[in-house]
Amino acid sequence: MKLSPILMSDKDGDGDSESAVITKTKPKTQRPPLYKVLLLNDDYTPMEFVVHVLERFFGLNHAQSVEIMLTVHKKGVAVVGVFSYEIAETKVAQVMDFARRNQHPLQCTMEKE
Ligand code: TYC
Repeated sequence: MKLSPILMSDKDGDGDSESAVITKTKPKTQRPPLYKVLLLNDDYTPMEFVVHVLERFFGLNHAQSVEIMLTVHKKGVAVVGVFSYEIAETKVAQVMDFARRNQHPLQCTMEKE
């Protein structure tokens, strides 16, 4: 019968010399990616129509809507809201459909934040 020697350093008798590695697994909370919905300027869509779109589809009050419309008018583009992919996609579709039905060239897009 073969007996394996037990070393003094092998305190738990498992064949190694007590080296512990602490691995801490941080629980990662996954947040869904967010998307900015952008409104683009053009030369033809009436200002009042854009204000109406912002009130109707983005739940903004009249003052906020005028402010954002003027930002787009002056700067060319503005973020009108930040949403999950599905909500952003729906907002863009609603605005594009409403603009088309009213024969305005208003453009609305989304981009990952
Ligand atoms: N530039 C347009 C005008 O002078 C107004 C406008 C504002 C159009 C915002 C589009 O997203 C827009 N009638």
